[in-house]
This record gives sequence, structure tokens and C-alpha cells, in this order.
Amino acid sequence: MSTTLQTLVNNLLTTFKKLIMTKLYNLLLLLAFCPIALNAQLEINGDITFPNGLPICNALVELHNANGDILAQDLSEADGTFTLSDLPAGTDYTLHFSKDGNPLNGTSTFDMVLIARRILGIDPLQDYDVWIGDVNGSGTLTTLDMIFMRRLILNIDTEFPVPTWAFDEPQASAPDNQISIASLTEDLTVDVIGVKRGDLNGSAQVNCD
Ligand SMILES: [Ca+2]
Ligand SMILES: [Ca+2]
Repeated sequence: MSTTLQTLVNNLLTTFKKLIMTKLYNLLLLLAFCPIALNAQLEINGDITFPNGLPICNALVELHNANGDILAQDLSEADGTFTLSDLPAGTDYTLHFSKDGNPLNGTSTFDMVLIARRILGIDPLQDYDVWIGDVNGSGTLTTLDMIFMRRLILNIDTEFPVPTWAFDEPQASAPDNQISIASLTEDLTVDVIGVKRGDLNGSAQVNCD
């Protein structure tokens, strides 16, 4: 074999080796990232507002799986938004909502008067009035709710029979502070309405600090 031919063969072999090494490297790279690709990292975000559209801050949002394990949590920002990131795709997830606060915040005898006027039909029932006024969780607005509000105002009780804040999807009839997610296969955006129970005229102060 001539020297020129030998050089050509050597060059070809070197090029071939490089090609093989590059392909092998790419394959290893693909395998390394494969688990992440299979276990898609998804996001649930949303907006928590009062019925009038004003934001609700510092509401705790938790994502539970079917076993009740908390997979992620976030507090809503001053603009009412929240984000749960790096979520694995899956089924039977539930979003849970809650908010700390004094049950008396925004609840006064004036709210009792407003409930009485709605019960008596003097004022028409507005959207979310039942969410706000149903402080015993019966699903209806009755004089019993007025009694529980009165007990709270007089410090006979320190809280309502139901959570101080109610959250749910806008179209829910009776809020249960949960939103079910049947299947999480892609990023999801949810709209959430929240109300402070026992505060018909929306006088509750919300501290976003
Ligand atoms: Ca009730
Ligand atoms: Ca009020």
C-alpha cells in the first residue's frame, strides 16, 4: 500500500471513529434525559378573586393526590395568582383552598340585616349570597345562619361551623374549598372565586403583607 493510500485509509478510519463517538454521545445524552421526558413536569396556575374581581391574597393552595399526600403548595400573591410547578402527570388530583383569618373580620349586625332582607325577599338574592351567608353549611340561607352570626358577634362562638373562607370554581353551587382534577396531562389554569363567610357587604379587610 502506498503512503498516500495509507494516509487516506487512516483519515477515513479517524472520521468514522469520530462519527461513531458522536452518535454514541448523543444516544447517552438522550437516555440521560429520557426519564424527565417521560415524567412530564406540568404546571397548575390560577387566579383567586372575590366575586367583584378583586384579588384574594395569602390563600393557601395545596395539590393532593388520591392518597391525600400534598404534592405542591403555594400562597396566592397580592394579585390573587398562584402557581404550582414541576407536577407529574396523573389522575385523581384535588386542589384544596384555605385562608387564615378572624371569622369576625367584616361580619357585623349590618350583615345580619342584609341576610334577613334576602330571606324575607325584600332584597333579591345575588350571586354568591348563599356562599357568603350560609355560615352553618346547610346549603341554604335561613334564620339559623343569622343565629350563628349573632353568636359569633356576641363572642358566644369563636368561629362558624364552616371554614371562615369559602372557595370554589365560579359555577359551583355550594363551595367545598376543593376542585377535583380528573386527569392532569397538560398545564392547567383554574379560576377560583373566594368569599369571606358572614360578610354580605364585602367589608372584610384583607391584609396582603
Ligand atoms: Ca345555612
Ligand atoms: Ca360586612
